[in-house]
Amino acid sequence: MKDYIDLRSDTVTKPTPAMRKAMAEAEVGDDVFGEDPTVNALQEKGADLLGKEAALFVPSGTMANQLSIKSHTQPGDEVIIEASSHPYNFEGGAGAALSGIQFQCLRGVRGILDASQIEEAIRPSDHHFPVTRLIGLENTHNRGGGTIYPLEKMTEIYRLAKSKGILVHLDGARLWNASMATGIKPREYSQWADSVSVCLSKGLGAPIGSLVAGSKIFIDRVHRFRKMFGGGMRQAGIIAAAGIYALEHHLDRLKEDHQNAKRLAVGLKEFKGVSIDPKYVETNIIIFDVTDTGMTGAQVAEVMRREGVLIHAFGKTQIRLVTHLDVTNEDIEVALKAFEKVFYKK
Ligand code: TLP
Repeated sequence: MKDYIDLRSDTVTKPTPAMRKAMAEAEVGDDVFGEDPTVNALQEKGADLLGKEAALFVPSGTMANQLSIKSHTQPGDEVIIEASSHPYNFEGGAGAALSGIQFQCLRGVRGILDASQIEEAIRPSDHHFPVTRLIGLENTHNRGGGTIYPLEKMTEIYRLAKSKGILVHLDGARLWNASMATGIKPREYSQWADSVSVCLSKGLGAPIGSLVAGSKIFIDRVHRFRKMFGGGMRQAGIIAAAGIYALEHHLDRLKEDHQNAKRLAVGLKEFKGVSIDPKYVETNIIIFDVTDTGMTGAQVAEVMRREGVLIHAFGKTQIRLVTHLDVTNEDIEVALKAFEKVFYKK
């Protein structure tokens, strides 16, 4: 296959030779018996980074979110979530199918909700209404454009939730990016959530894997449901080793991805009809609109593909670019040159 510059997602990163070596040399055991030392080490490391009592290794971010929803709720409960969030839009309707919950969606500003907005949406305790059981937050917010949840907003939302007896789950698939961009530690964010899911296979190079973290009691429930959902893995140390390697070697470099994303955004702003404000590119995700170029996103993506650059078009006129481990500074310049074949300079 041709060597494309792949800006469709940070999920496309491949394990580096050093990561593969760590995987090949990993000590393993049967993790369903709790006997895989590498999985256990990753879980301890994750719990520590996230400041929680326990963590569990699971195959994907989707499973991490869905196990959290399942473990926190009863069928018929309501989960308040942002309208463009991942669990509501991109997890195949699993919240309804697997946990029997309904979402109440609120529209945020680039994915970010306010405590006052949530307060209004919480159901009164009356038998007509579903029980508002859980609030779902996403940091960084994917469809919001990689937006960082301000710590103060998370704090306010958590305090509100606690005052009403409601739980908070944080989809932290890219919490590492938020943390590297702000200097705020992952655990300083996750202290404002009862549970948190993080991914090792987005931007960090690990081939598979996410962690769910929370209290011991919560993780016991998650463990049971992981078995029920078929997510119990055996000699999973081979992939957990990639996760440990990623956390030890690939976190700091996320800053480069953020610089590359900014550079792309600033370059894109030079084109006529491209609607983008680089100040909103806070991490590694860039979302822009091409309505005023007269082209659809799919048409732009097709020309770019012929130029050797893969991008992700969604809706009719929106495009998402994501920078990651396998995209260099030079690749960004090549991608911007390719955009010159599609758009006119201002
Ligand atoms: N996001 C993927 C796609 O599913 C859209 C991507 O390319 O960005 N939470 C967030 C915030 C995510 O962005 C994703 C993946 C997930 C959860 C799910 O993770 P996986 O793909 O491991 O199930």
